Amino acid sequence: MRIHRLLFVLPAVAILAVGGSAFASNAYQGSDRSYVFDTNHKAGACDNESDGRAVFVSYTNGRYELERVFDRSGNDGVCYVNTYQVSTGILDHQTCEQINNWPDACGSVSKHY
Ligand SMILES: [Ca+2]
Repeated sequence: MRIHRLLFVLPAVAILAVGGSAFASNAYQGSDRSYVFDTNHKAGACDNESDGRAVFVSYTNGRYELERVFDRSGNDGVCYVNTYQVSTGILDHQTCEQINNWPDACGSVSKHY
């Protein structure tokens, strides 16, 4: 019984530690990047491609609602982040770019749980 409990707890701790790292929180779509910070309470989007497509971070808050933060200023070195703290925390996030008359292109989901 004691061994089972240890096996369950250790992976959970390891995942939390990775989620808390600034580098591990990066998610990419090509060169475009999104990230979470402030202990998973804020998210940011960075447009790093000069292709005229807006970039956004799509994340799931603690109420399982999808929210977005856009970088519409192009590949200018400026990233955009939440102006508020997501009080329920951010469960996962991914980087997406908007393509005219086409579905958004999104990278893989980075999970924080
Ligand atoms: Ca920009």
